[in-house]
Amino acid sequence: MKKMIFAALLAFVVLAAGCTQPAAPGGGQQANGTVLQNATAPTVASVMVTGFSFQPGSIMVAKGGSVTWTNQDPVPHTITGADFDSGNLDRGKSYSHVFDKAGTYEYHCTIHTSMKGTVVVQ
Ligand SMILES: [Cu+2]
Repeated sequence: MKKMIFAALLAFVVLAAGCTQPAAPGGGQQANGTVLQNATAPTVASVMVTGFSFQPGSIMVAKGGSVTWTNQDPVPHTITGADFDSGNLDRGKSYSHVFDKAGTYEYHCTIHTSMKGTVVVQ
C-alpha cells in the first residue's frame, strides 16, 4: 500500500515538473500587455531603471496602486507619461506615481527616447 502512495506521489512530481512553462516562442513578446489575464495585480510595484532600460518593461498594478521607479544608472533619466512626469531623476533617486484609473499607460524617458515602458492598471 505504501508503495502505491509513493508511486502516485512520484507521478505527481513528474507531472508537475512537466508543466513548467517553456520559453516563450517568438522572442517573448507579450502582445502589448493586453492579455495579462485576471491575475491579481499588486497594489505596490517597482521598476528599476538600469542599463538605459526599464526593468521590467511592462508592469501590472491594481487600480489605486502605486508604481515606484528607482534610477540605478549613473546618469539621470525621466519617467514621463501622458499625465505624469518625474523630471530628471538622478542616480539612486526614486519617483512614485499613483494610478487611479484602469488602463494601459505608456511612458518613456525624455532624455533617451528609446527608453520606453508600460504600466497596466487593473
Ligand atoms: Cu534616460
